[in-house]
Amino acid sequence: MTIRHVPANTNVDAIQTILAEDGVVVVDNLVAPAVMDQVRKELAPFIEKTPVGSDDFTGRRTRRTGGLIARSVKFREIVQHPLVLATARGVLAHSTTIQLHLTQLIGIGPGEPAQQIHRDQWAFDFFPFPKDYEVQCNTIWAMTDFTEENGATRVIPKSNHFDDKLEFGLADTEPAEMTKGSVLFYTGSLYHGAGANRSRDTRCGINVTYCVSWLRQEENQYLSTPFDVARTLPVDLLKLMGYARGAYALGYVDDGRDPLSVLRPDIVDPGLGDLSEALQQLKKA
Ligand SMILES: O=C(O)CCC(=O)C(=O)O
Ligand SMILES: [Fe+2]
Repeated sequence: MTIRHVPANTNVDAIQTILAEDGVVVVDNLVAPAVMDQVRKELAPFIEKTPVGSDDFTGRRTRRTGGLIARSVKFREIVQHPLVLATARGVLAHSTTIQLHLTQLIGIGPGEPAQQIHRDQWAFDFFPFPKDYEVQCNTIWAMTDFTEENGATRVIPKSNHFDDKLEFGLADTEPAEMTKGSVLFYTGSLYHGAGANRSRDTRCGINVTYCVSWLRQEENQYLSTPFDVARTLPVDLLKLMGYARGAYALGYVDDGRDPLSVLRPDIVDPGLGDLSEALQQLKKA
């Protein structure tokens, strides 16, 4: 079994079909390498100050820098990339609304051993979601080339259909090698983990994940982006971040006020957090 790669002009339906079958797909060269360089440049002061992980799972030679919406203007294009949003919406179509789950630049330093193979949806306290019921659609953007040597993410294609709580060794996995500007899509149920970095340079990728809006976000978007920055962001991005009711009423404020109109009192009728409106506008553009 090998990881399927598709070109950047592949349509959403085809990507979704592969994700349903394999739980993983790489879209090659979705953005120019210069876009990744720009994001990395904007984040450099924050990366420098980020401590390494405190346990084996987060990686003792790995820096995980979050709060990317507040910290990088260019990243705001990445988190809202039309192909990614449309794919996430499609994979999670059984949920009334979806939301951003986390934004994290993962810099794996030389000498870091491989991460334990896991499912990202285990973050939800290991809740046993039904087989083939996805609650997350995830991406890792390559900010450097991803090679087997430098710690490309290791995945097990089709493991989205496996039983839960299984243990795997590296021999069961394969590396998602890809060029800078490419993006790895994988579902919340796919078994995967960061590879060992046996090179002399840091392997850099941005993990951006989306989930159904009835689950708690892993990265607290309300507190990661200061309110004075949030107030300047486009409404669609705010809704994606969670300034919207999930499903019918989740996340309302005091007497039933919508979180978006609390942040932005000028918005009187914010509607639900569904992205379909934003996606339709993108299609028209
Ligand atoms: O950085 C990677 O390649 C994957 C990291 C990962 O899977 C995680 O931290 O959950
Ligand atoms: Fe993971």
